[in-house]
Amino acid sequence: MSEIILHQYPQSPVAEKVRVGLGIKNLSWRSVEIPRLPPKPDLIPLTGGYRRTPVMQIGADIYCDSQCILRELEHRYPSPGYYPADEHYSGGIPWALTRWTDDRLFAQCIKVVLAGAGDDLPADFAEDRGRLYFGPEWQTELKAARNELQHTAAQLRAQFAWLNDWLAGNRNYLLGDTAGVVDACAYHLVWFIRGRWAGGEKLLSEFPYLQAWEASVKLIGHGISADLSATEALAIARDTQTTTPESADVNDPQELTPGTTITIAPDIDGGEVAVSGTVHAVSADTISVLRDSPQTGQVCVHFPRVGYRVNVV
Ligand SMILES: N[C@@H](CCC(=O)N[C@@H](CS)C(=O)NCC(=O)O)C(=O)O
Repeated sequence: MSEIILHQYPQSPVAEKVRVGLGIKNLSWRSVEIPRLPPKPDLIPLTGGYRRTPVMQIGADIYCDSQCILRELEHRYPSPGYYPADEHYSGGIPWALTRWTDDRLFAQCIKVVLAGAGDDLPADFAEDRGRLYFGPEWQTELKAARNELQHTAAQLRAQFAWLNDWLAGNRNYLLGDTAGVVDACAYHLVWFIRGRWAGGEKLLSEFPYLQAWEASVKLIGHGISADLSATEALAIARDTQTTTPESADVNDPQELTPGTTITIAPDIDGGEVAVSGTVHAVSADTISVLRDSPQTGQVCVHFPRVGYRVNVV
């Protein structure tokens, strides 16, 4: 099997979520450091336009979004699993919980970090992240976020208190005695708030169970990584072929079938480019398209369904 390649940069909280996910399974992986701001000339040929961080590559299969990445890691490396052994949970509850951490709570953390940085943000970074996370009216939104920083911090406090209370039992991790996908998803927000907001340390200081859990997740580490150049990653895509079989799904509400040309983009307007390609595999959770570029040859690019809009061209 081809190696796991993560296209990422150290400061990215969502990359930290996936690094912890790799650590939970103690996997070996290669790290390609990508720029924090566009253009990302060595990433875009792989994804077809998706510019967010991180992206996982395994040969000529490209996984966009941490949701899709963690799901694929669970599929390829099922042991140790990301879901607790308790059969009542299986995969459903963990994934549903990650929509709370990754959608609402992540958005509030971003708000606090960007608003809390005030004028310290470099102008190009503020403009890029402002448009990405606050939409077309980002300047007005960012100003409003600065004015209501204390309100948003109170929102965060209440939700971190939920995590603290949740951890007050005898369990080491959120859904049991071993760490799983929900731990990785909650941890990256704590990591982000502590590391990137001046008020983070204080906010977290009242939560002893949360802090003990944070220390345990930190100890898990990131698996075993070694650097790889972007040029080598592109060559790997060019020299391999997708291992994803073509598949249809008769229950797909959008009636997407292999061979149809579609575009895919996040369903929140962050000013991002929609990726176009030919449907290769369809399921309730994932949509996979084939696309070509001179730098990569044919690649199969995978996206989650939840949080993404697919349009038939
Ligand atoms: N839903 C995406 C969110 C990814 C995301 O917003 N990542 C941030 C970095 S933590 C990002 O892409 N920032 C802009 C960039 O890196 O260009 C996921 O779960 O992977």
